[in-house]
Amino acid sequence: MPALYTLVIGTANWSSWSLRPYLALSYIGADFQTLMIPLRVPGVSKKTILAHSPSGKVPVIKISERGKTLKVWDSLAICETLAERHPKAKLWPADAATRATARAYAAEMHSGFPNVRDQLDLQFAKSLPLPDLRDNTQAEIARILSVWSAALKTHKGPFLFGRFSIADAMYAPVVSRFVTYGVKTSPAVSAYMARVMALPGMIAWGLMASKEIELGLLTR
Ligand SMILES: N[C@@H](CCC(=O)N[C@@H](CS)C(=O)NCC(=O)O)C(=O)O
Repeated sequence: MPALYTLVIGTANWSSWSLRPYLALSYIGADFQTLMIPLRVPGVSKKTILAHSPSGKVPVIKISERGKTLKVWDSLAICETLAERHPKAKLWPADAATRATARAYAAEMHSGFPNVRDQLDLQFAKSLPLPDLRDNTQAEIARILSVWSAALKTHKGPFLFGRFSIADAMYAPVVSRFVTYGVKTSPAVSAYMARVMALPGMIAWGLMASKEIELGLLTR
């Protein structure tokens, strides 16, 4: 019998968008398999992704049940679908006002921070020097650190809104970037980042990323 969920992802070292639903799936403890498509292979990656994903981008999840397969693409749409299908996992906070704020956090990440993405690209299993940051990148980093601090202060951890939520999944690649490039953070934020990095899903992702390095699959 095929797994209920097949998550199609990109190269683990680089695919920040793929990491988000992977973490949500791992947190739920759902039965899932991953299919990794190597990114940045000219003439091959796009064609292969298009064979699985109508948007031509990863991640996409295939949900196979009752003889049918539903495809859902886009990290946030996948996380929302998982939250709906697995209410017991409480991927969003139970309180309506807290849930609204957590959604705002997730959406702000999903649609923003282009300079952080550009200057601190995801290199999951690597440690790299911090580049000279542009003013707009510094401003985005300050915004991220300030919203993390505010949520941790209000909800008292261990995650942004108390227990793990989609907001943490959406920000997890930023946590990895800050670790890779050694971005300076407060003790409270550093402790939060350590908790995110210790999630079983992050550990498993790190193993995939290290394997890619070992196999010489990375071009940068
Ligand atoms: N908004 C999308 C972004 C997805 C995205 O940009 N994925 C990248 C990999 S991280 C991709 O598929 N790149 C391959 C391409 O554009 O050809 C999401 O949240 O899933």
